Amino acid sequence: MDGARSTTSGLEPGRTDGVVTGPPQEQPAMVQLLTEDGHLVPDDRFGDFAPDPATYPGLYRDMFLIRRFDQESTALQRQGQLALWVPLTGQEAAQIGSGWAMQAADYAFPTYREHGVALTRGVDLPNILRLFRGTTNGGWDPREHNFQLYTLVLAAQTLHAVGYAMGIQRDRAADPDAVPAAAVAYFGDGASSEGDVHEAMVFAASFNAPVVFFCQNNHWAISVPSEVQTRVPLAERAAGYGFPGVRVDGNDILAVNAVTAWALDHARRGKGPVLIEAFTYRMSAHTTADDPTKYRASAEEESWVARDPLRRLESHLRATGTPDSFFTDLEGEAVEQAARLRKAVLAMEAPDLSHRFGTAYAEPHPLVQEELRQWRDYEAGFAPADEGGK
Ligand SMILES: Cc1ncc(C[n+]2csc(CCOP(=O)(O)OP(=O)(O)O)c2C)c(N)n1
Repeated sequence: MDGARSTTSGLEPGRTDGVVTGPPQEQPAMVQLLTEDGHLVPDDRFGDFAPDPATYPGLYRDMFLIRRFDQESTALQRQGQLALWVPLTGQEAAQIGSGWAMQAADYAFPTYREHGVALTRGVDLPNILRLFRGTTNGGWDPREHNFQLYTLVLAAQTLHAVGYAMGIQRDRAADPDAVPAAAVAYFGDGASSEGDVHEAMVFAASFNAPVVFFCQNNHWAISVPSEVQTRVPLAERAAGYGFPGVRVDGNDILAVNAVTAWALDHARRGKGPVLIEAFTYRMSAHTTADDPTKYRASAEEESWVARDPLRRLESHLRATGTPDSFFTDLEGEAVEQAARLRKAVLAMEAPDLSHRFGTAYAEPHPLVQEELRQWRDYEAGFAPADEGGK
């Protein structure tokens, strides 16, 4: 295998002409507790927050089930049952590890890719697909799970998280017996370039708000590589705002869990915000509407296969005596989960797209009315000829 694909643009894959100049970034050390081949490594700073080994099978189970959910959802989209799907494969450790660190009173503000976090917050997985089938704008009650609805407007949720965290602060000032809690704002390396993130961090710092900024640096914002978004490692930006920033190996679930637990503890104790950069990789497409072979090299993708978050915890579990039956039972559970998911999606009502036109503006708008007319004509084209179809 030659390891590199040609691109339609003729540019070197992963580069936008003229944007990246100068020497490559110097990469800071990442927090790691589990090596790529599954060995534990000690860490003085975050070791005290490391998860109990008794939880490792549960952490692995959630990563395994959410990857299978991702695969099944991709298949459902390909079969025309979902309008779009946003894969998370490769980011299971970042999401399950951080989700497990949260307590019931904490509140997560996701993007559109946080299916793993949704699982840890108790969202019934088929409900996530309601949004992607177009049957609803939500899918769950955020207050029931302390898990906000998916936000597709990049970075908007970072401001919501800070506002919520400031609310926690005020509630606790009014009632010292209130349960300590923090907000977690999820966002990507691409979203880190949005002004909203800057405003969110300024406010969080100024008010010492109990919020953890959890950036999944999955290396790509659709076709834009992360080195174009930033000339310094993202975690180092926190210093400019005056709060701690930590880069963690985002494919090491033990390290992600420990660093997030530490950051949440820091925030809940009133010590202010933390930025976590989970250094990970989007192993699949940006969405089912994207083709990553157009902009990135296959050698790069292959280099991340060796760092697969599931594989390294599996190696550790097998090496420490976890029986084969654990893995075969999990396989059975995943098959059952897939069947349940498929059944639930096929039973969901068909989306009423005309509703979309009626909710764009509070009052009817001539442009939207014209688009509605065009859409109805288009739909009529599919009707049988004896019912007026063309
Ligand atoms: C405000 C805004 N601008 C642009 C977009 C279009 N858009 C959707 S996803 C995306 C890339 C986001 O990349 P990143 O933040 O790294 O997250 P990832 O999708 O890789 O998880 C863009 C530009 C959008 N949804 N919202």
